[in-house]
Amino acid sequence: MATTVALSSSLKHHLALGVRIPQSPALCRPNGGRVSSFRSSTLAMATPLEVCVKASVTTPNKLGDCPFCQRVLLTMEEKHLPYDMKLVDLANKPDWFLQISPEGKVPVAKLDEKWVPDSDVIAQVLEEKYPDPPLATSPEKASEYVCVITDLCLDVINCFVKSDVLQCLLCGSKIFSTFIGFLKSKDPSDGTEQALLNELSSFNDYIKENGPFINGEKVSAADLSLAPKLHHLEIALGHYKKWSVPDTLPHMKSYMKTIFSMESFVKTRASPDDVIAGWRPKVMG
Ligand SMILES: N[C@@H](CCC(=O)N[C@@H](CS)C(=O)NCC(=O)O)C(=O)O
Repeated sequence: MATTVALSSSLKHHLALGVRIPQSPALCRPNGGRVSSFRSSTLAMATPLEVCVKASVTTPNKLGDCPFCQRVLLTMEEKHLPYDMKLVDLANKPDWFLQISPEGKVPVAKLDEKWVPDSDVIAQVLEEKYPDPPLATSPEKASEYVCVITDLCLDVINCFVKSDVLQCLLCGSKIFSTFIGFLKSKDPSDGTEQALLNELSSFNDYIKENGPFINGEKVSAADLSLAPKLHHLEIALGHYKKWSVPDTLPHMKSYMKTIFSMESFVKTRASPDDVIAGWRPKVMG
């Protein structure tokens, strides 16, 4: 598995050395947009971190269905960092947001007075700036499994709502991309369901041996990246395909149950209506 090895070492490098933060856009003080306040119970810092996230398309003043945004919020929650969410209507992006995020993407977080895009970068910076509690996945685990599910894959898939890329180019496993393939499929015999089942089965076996979380006993950044996508998988396939993870994958199911019931997850998850609405254009083609 040359690709996996290469990717794992790249991830180890990523985890060990941190990331090169892209040139931040010009500092900008947004004066528009709705601001919704979420504060974690333990205040580890005085000033809440500002973070731009996708707004709900179904309910005013609510968080929307972007899994990358949820990943960032989960990271802040697990690190007990207070934050202020700026809800951005992605269908009608305000000027202040486009100044902060020229690509027009969420999440974007203000860290050290700079607006930083990309959930992967934000999570890494948060890990460096606020190392306690640590969320980094151990290199051993990274080399075993993390390569198949983290943002190294997701970066390639990029925004799954818009992108047509269904194949992760970086590694062999494809939970997220096979989910999208099955979701979009119109032909029940095209093998997309089986492809997804194969990926879920690998994860099931991994968690059986290493769980309850990817890193073992404690939740880590890899779980916080994967969980929002599994939430989408559960809701979208349940709604559009009347499909659910089979009982033959009990460790997969218990992993989802465990992570979906975490306080931080419940607090930051997208509503089923938003997830369903978000996937509709993909499903309808
Ligand atoms: N790789 C980025 C992906 C971010 C992304 O694609 N976000 C989507 C929402 S899920 C977005 O902002 N899309 C812009 C749009 O829909 O106009 C990350 O991890 O933050």
